[in-house]
Amino acid sequence: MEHIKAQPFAFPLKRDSIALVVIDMQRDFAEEGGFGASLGNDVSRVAKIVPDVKRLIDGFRSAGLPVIHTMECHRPDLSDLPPAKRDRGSPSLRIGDDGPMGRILIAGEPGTAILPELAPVDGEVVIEKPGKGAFYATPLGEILKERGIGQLVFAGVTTEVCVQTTMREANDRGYECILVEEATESYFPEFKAAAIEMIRAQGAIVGWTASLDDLLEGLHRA
Ligand code: TIU
Repeated sequence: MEHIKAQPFAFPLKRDSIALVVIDMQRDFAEEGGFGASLGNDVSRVAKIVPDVKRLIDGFRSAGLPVIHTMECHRPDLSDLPPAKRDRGSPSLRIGDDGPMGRILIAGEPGTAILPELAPVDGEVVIEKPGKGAFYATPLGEILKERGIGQLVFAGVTTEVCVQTTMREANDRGYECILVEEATESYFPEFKAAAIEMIRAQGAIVGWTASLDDLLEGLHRA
């Protein structure tokens, strides 16, 4: 078996059962006028990782391995948006409100789309999720089971919110998880660093972490 150089120790790569999950690389989190900016965040931090996320996606595509995309979004009638989520953030621009890129975080609106550089291609699974975790209220678990996937490589935003939540959900469901450090970002550098430490602490309590080069090199060898 091939191993990927990772922390806290090498990741045992099972080529036949691995998939990439790219979390929420949407305009709403990376561009001015979207949800991330409405919460008062510096969204340029997210825009900066796009080339590294693209390299990772390209590595999976050229190896013929599955790429799964998630999008955080809600139904236009907001029936899947609990008040506990809607009432957070700036009262001037909440989820469902009209913003410069359409209604904030609503399925089908321009601002909710995945960034064009990272857009899914034909045949790739796209999961629309109303929560932070990608398993909650989505068909992701069944799709992974049908395809015999047992290992998940993670990228996307934000590290300590939707990425970490999904990794914890995946870990509880029995998946081996590895996070690619340059392909994830937070609006708070200290939270990214802390999330990475938390994930791999205590002997990979949630999962492994690896550099982009080491991940791609391991995939290439396998
Ligand atoms: N605000 C924040 O850091 N994240 C989110 O609201 N969603 C995701 O992480 N996708």
